[in-house]
Amino acid sequence: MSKHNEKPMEAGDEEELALLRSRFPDTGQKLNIQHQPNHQRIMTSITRTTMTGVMAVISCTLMSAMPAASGTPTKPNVIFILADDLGWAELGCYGNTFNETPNIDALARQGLRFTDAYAAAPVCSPFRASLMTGQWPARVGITDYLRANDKKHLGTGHVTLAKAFKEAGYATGMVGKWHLTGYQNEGAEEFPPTVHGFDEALVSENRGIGGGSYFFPYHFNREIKQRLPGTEYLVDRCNLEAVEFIERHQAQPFFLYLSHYAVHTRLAGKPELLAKYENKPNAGKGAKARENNPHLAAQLQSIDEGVGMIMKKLESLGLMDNTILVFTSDNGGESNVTTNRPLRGGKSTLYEGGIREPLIVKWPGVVPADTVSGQITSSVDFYATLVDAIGSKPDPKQKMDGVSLLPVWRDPAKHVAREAIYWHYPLAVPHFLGGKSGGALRSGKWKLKEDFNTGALELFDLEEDIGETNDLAEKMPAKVTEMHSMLKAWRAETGAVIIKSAPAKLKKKQ
Ligand SMILES: [Ca+2]
Repeated sequence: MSKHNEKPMEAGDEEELALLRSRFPDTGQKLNIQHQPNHQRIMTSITRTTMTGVMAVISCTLMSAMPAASGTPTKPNVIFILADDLGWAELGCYGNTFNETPNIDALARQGLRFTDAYAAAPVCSPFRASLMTGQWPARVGITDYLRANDKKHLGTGHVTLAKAFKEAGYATGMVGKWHLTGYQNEGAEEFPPTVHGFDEALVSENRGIGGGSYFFPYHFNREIKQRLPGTEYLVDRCNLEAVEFIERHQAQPFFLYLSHYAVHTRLAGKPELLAKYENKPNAGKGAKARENNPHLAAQLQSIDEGVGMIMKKLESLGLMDNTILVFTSDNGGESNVTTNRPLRGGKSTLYEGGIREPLIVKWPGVVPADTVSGQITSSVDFYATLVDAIGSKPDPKQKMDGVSLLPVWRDPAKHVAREAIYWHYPLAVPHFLGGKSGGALRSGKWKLKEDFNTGALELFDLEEDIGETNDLAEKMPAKVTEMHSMLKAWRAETGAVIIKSAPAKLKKKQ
């Protein structure tokens, strides 16, 4: 029996490809990634200079991006691709066998994949605050997702990551979800990406985001005009804007933050992709399937296609070898529409399913291809690492909680030593997905998790027990005391305040 429900991606969606080809003529070209020979994989800045000089002969585009007199290479472009609510176990390169992510998997083959990367929070806004500031959400003062009318917002006193790139001479742009402010349309003062160092903010929201809005018109921004033919799909639109940003800024170093709204609930895949996944063996039923969710798979494929479009665009413009690509997510998958198995829990919880994230970095010639790192890293590290990667230093005014992982990027066999990474997630009301007011830290293989309401402390050995099924707190009281002291000291240093929750009664959407 051979029902061809599992068509190869390239052959599957002729309409989609035809549309993309009409908008991006170069997408018809074969993606032709050259693997770097071993001796070129770990390159000093001197050898990079030489390489770039050679490449400039090949590419007029790249030559135009070279400083005329010095012959030194331009600073690398940085493209940071963020999925929303995408769990650790959803990608093919992280072991998923239902979803199809060939382009993201290719990123992993051509770059470095982290197994122990974490979001600094189990929900949206605090992750985004950590990314933009390099600081723990507790220090920034954003520890829960911001409501549409929230008075709280990312303070303009920060030298954000975008500002750091601007100071280094980069064109800066973001596409998609910001979620670090309340909205004027909802009665709050509004602090959009453009006041935080982004030259351009495209398809960003100016109203509350929750509830999903994936087909035009978009309820989170009713002023956005449709650009794609047919029923415009939000993920495709974000991909389009990202590729066009790259085209516009090909002649100068750029920082592009592509922040997808997907795969946040309510899940809604494009009909043609949805049909493909609904017909796969073992497909879950509907948008609330807790396993093999066809809507989630369809949305993820749209994100993955965007990664492919970006790689092809970089290749055709001759920019691939001088561009850093990062792919990650802001918190774990929602347990009511997917499973984060083998991890426990999901979004809103401080179990691994809520905070451990996929993270892939590709940088030809610098980050060795097809490598994996067990380095423990939190989203607070992106700022220090990326600024280091472009040869800058963080502004002394911007305190860095994160550390640069550039040594690990260059040599994944290395480890950057750190005492621990921390979480502070105080909730006045439990999260509607089940998250409780609490804190946690991970130090080496050990993780301690504290429930602020009950005072309960759980201890897990993540090397032996990634699923957090075996609480060792009673067996190892000394370890518990040691780690709890570290957590308390960290709270005192960051000004983190414990909040106990009132009984759950409010049901607010994120
Ligand atoms: Ca999120």
